[in-house]
Amino acid sequence: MSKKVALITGITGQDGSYLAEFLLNKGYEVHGIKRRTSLFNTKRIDHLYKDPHEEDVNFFLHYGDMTDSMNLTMIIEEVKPDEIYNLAAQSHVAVSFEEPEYTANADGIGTLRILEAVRLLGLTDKTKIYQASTSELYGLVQEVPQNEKTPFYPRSPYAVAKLYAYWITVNYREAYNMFACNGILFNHESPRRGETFVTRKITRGLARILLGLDNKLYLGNLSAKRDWGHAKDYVEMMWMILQYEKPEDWVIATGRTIEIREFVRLAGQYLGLNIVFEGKGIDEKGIVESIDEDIFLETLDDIDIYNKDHLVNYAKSLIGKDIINVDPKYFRPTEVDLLLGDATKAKEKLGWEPKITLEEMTKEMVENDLKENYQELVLKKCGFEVPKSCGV
Ligand code: NDP
Ligand code: GDR
Repeated sequence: MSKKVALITGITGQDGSYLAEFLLNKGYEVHGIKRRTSLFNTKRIDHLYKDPHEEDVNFFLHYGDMTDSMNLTMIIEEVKPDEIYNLAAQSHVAVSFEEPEYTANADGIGTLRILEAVRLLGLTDKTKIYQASTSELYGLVQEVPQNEKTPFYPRSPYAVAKLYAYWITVNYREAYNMFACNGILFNHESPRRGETFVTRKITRGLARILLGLDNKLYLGNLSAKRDWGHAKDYVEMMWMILQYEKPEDWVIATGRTIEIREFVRLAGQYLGLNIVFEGKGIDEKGIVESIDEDIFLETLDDIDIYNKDHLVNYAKSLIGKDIINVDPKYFRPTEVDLLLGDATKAKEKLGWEPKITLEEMTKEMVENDLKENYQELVLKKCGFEVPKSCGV
């Protein structure tokens, strides 16, 4: 039997990288679209790359952009995929307020470009399409928990662009009988999450504070609630959605929601940091109340760090300090206060259950960030200059 061929837009992103791994393990030939950038942007997928001159290469990259119809059409014509996973997007909600037009173009019209290319190339009977829809569509709370029937009320240029993408996917399914599906995925995170999304910002920020690389972490709205799952679990669902007998739309979520400040406390716990919150609004602070030396040592053991005593002593010096502060610059003009998903349909019809708990995921993220940032500490100790990133 010939190999199935998948095309992933957004392959260099968090989900694209996990999905590529998943499909390669299933024996697919995987093609991905990456953008031209002035520096390498393939860190998350470098381990999958094989020199194209070798034998048995199943992983191919193409330059492309969601804003370029001709380019997308040419790639789809060349690859003739059995499945397209449309994951590419300007995916940062806060940034979408600063780049609304580009976000609409890439996230909204970009989806139309994929659907139109498949239609114009006469591939509607061959190519199945997965559209990366989002819980941000629910926006202003209408009902909780949110399921496939909950009305949408988008609250950002990002969510409005994704609303267009959602409906154009439904419309092409109904108008042209295409196998096109929306996965309405709630937030999902991992050690590969972009550093400016709140979970990763927190795990990375706390790790850097404990290593003495930073003094404080500035956050925005601490009261928002999110239903957080693990990206690895969620990409499996993307595939299952396209294997279902007919094209439908699906909510994927864990059914548990917590506040941002709860996530801070949870991440702190694995670092042995007991963080308490005091004050209100922009004066709210997260203060280190105490250090649990044993827990911190256990985490350090798991990641093989050698000057542990020094790090534990430094951690003790943080007791009483406010390491979390609020900076209103991270507030959004319109916020999504509460997301809590009801994935009953996916559980019943696809037999799906998330495997990785929030606690396991948080621990994995914290350990990863301690390890990654520890390298910076070692370089500094050896006298090397490490420039501070202006991206976070
Ligand atoms: P990331 O931001 O990690 O990845 C986005 C990907 O899209 C990157 O590969 C990026 O390339 C690429 N991209 C951005 N703009 C363009 C463009 N104009 N042309 C081509 N490629 C582009 O997002 P995630 O992996 O977290 O999310 C994947 C998809 O799922 C997105 O569409 C997102 O909106 C959606 N989603 C995500 C959820 C989540 O919680 N993670 C929840 C629900 C939906 P580069 O690496 O060069 O920046
Ligand atoms: P979100 O994720 O907007 O839900 O979109 P993000 O992690 O950016 O924000 C979650 C919540 O945390 C609050 N917050 C902060 N957010 C960021 N980024 N930085 C901060 O300093 C900060 N402080 C508080 C936010 O206000 C918000 O309420 C993600 C993206 O992956 C989308 O692409 C995807 O569609 C949705 O999840 C589901």
